[in-house]
Amino acid sequence: MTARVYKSTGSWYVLKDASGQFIQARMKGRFKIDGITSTNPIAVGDIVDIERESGQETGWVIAGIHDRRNYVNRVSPARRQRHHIIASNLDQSLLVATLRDPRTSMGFLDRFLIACEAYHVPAIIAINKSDLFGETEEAMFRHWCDVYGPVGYVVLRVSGTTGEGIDTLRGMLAGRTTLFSGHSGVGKSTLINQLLPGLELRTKEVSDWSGKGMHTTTFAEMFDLPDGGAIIDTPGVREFGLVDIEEEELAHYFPEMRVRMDDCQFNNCKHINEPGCAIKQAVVSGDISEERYISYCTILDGLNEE
Ligand SMILES: Nc1nc2c(ncn2[C@@H]2O[C@H](COP(=O)(O)OP(=O)(O)OP(=O)(O)O)[C@@H](O)[C@H]2O)c(=O)[nH]1
Ligand SMILES: [Mg+2]
Ligand SMILES: [Zn+2]
Repeated sequence: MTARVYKSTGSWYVLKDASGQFIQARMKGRFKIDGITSTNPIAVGDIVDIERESGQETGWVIAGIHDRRNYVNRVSPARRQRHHIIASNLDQSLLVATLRDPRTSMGFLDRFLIACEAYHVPAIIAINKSDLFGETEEAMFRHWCDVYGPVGYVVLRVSGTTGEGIDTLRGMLAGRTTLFSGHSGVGKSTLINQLLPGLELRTKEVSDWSGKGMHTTTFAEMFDLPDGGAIIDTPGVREFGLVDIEEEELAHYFPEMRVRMDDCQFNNCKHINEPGCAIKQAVVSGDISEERYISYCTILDGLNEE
């Protein structure tokens, strides 16, 4: 029998079986998956084969995992060279960002977008806590729309507190499996509670909110949407590791560079010092945002250390 993983704690799993029933399972004995070097062999979103625990009428074990259509990784904090799969078989990924309390940087957003491009998962940007916007945040919000809109990303303005933008967001999630990610404290769980009233996920009390360090959500978990599709809540991430990316590939993951790089004079152009570079020309003419280009240079510089 096959089932889909809804929650993984690392030692036991919540699955939904083919009849729509939720069941708990553990992993079969010394079960290892060929070729996968992740620290968590089974991730939320995986389709798995299950069987009865040997000699028992109750209790399920996971006996095999189906090929993943795609997945999203992060660097395992303890061992940087190992992958930690956050979730698999996704239709899209939503970055919940905030302009204050806490502030998400454009550099972080760019790394998230690159990871999505590399994993072939369409990305949406939702800027939460719009109820806290003052003049500075309003200007920053317009700037983010100006930078990311023309590249082709949707930038939503939402509030988990007032409900602003929730209907638009709900429309974008319908019928799809969407991963919610972002720093701790940006309001991922709060937004999911708005989208799925009655769920009551644990969120941080405003009074304990110190601005850093603490994670409220500790394990990724998937929730079905009433009209089809699902949302995956995840613990906050501090950074997105770009583990599998080669220097020569990086520009492909910037859509505005990808469409122009064929016009560079050299086909191995890294868009830094080469003559006849179409990318640098587009930065000068304002067709590529200077901030995105700086992100490209910074990330390119850091790739060797990933
Ligand atoms: N003012 C305001 N506060 C919000 C909004 N959304 C969430 N919050 C508050 O932000 C804090 C963090 O919200 P959570 O939903 O727990 O954040 P999270 O992203 O799930 O955090 P982790 O689970 O740690 O990754 C809570 O105190 C929320 O009440 C919003 O739109 N406006
Ligand atoms: Mg949370
Ligand atoms: Zn170039």
